[in-house]
Amino acid sequence: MVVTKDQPTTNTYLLDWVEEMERLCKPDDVYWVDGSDDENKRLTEKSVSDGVLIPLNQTKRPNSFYSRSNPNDVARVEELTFICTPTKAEAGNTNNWMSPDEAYAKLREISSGAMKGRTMYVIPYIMGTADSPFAMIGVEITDSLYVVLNMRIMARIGKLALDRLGDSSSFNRGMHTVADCDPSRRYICQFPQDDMIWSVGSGYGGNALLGKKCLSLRIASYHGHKQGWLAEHMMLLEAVSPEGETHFIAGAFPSASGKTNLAMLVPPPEFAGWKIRTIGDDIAWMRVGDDGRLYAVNPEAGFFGVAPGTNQHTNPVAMKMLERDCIFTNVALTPDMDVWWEGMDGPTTDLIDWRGKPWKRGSKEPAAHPNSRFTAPMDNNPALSRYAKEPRGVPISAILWGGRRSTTVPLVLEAFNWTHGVYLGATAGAETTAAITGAVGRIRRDPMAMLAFIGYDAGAYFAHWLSMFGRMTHPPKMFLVNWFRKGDDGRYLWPGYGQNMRVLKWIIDRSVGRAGAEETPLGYVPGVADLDLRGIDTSPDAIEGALRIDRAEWEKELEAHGDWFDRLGGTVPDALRLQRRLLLASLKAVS
Ligand code: GTP
Ligand code: SPV
Ligand code: MN
Repeated sequence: MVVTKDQPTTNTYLLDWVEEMERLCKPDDVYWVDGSDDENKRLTEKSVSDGVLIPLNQTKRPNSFYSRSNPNDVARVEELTFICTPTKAEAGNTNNWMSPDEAYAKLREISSGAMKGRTMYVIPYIMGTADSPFAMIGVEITDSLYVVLNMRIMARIGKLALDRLGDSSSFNRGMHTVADCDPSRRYICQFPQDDMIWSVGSGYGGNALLGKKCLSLRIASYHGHKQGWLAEHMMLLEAVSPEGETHFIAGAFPSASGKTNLAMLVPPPEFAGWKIRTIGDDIAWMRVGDDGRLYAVNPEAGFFGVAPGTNQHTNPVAMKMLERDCIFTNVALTPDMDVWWEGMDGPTTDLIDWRGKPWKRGSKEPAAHPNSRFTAPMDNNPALSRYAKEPRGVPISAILWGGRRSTTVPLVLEAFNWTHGVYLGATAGAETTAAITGAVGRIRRDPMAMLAFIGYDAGAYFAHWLSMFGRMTHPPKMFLVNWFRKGDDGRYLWPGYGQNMRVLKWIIDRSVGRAGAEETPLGYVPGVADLDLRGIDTSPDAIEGALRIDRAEWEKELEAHGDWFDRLGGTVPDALRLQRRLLLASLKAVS
């Protein structure tokens, strides 16, 4: 047993905690990740010899690797995710709660001796750029080399984080062990008051890459509430018009509902001269700037995106980005060691599926897991915005709330004002996807796409959103959007993807007071003449069906919002409850 203890820091808060975890987990050795290229090469080689990563065809996909997770560990597990605050009320009605004492006891018990025979990796990291005043520092301890290599793509890791931390005690402690990957001993716990995350029993995605959902959303939203800013599950894009006018748009869509695709949109030919560039695809931290506008940064350094459905037509930018330097998890393999997934272009032959079994075309089971993912460095994105690393972020013109809704929700609906906009976000519903374990396709309320990520009480979160209005002189406009409405034949009414540019243009024009709209009792909608539909290959009936507001459907929807507020309890702000009654009364008055 070789014990490597060349500690690269003198920070006693950090050293003490690492030592405590080492005593608890009993690894064979401890390795401090420095983030260098040299180290990456060594750790990648080790991961290949350990069988953690499989090299892909290096001619077709240089420096790219493949990984299969345990089949019982393929998505975030919301039922096993806990907010551990002294009182249950602090966690609110949308979170699972455990008392810190109980949680720490359970986690210690599961972690005890869990790293015997393994290496304990210590990953210092920064969420945000190293020069950003808003950056947050975390340290993740993990026994997973897969986590180290993914964190390297998703965050800024190693020496630069320790340099920025210095001797400060102010960093997030993230303890992670895959342990025996047993679903009955799997817990993802956040301790906001202790700035602590402890995750056991899973090696996948948001359960294990602790800088992502655990720190940058659950813990960060708790800090944001205390400090007057917002941590949101949002993509961020830059839109430049042919005239050179630039707008930044933020969009909250639930998991696997279109953020990555929207952030990488390629406009249709009729929109020649328009450029959409990516700032972020999953997380936005938003603060009011000195000029009274809302500024957003993307704290991540890479994209952990859904693979299925990605192809040259839907997302050519991602296809280019995935040509090298990526890790693919739970996709399928071709005979020449390239990757494949459902919805990818090109012929499928005999594949090896995500479980490692032979797969033939026509098989009932998908070859790639529906939540299979790529991990890609941000700098590989050919459409990366030059503002993606702006330390103070970019000023937002519009906020979109989206989600998968087969019925009811029109293609786009503009809020009358801030309160109404917050209402539309707070009541947004969505059909569930494979990004979380459990039934797929069920409607659930997913406020601001943050249901699983609000680190405190949801009613207090809504009140916080309402209060942000008072801090701004130029608040962004808010819009509800839905690319997923279906016709009676079960097919999507709106073509989506690049065609969403038509909706974005209307949104941009509305945000500067240029485009026309029709007022309805529920908000402003574009008339068919207000949308730029030149050259669209979709029938007028389908477009009309996508835009339509059905009074009967909306009466039911608003009733469901009432049930939702009742479920959340007494902390839901009055302004939102009254907004609901006003919308319902207005709707009934004109029926
Ligand atoms: P997370 O990474 O889980 O947070 O997901 P995301 O919100 O970034 O979703 P993503 O863009 O990866 O899209 C998820 C799935 O929705 C993919 O299979 C896409 O092909 C599909 N999708 C994205 N945009 C559209 C659209 O405009 N229309 C339709 N019909 N499908 C879409
Ligand atoms: C999501 O589920 O919203 C994701 C993937 O972005 S994960 O990192 O697993 O949270
Ligand atoms: Mn996400």
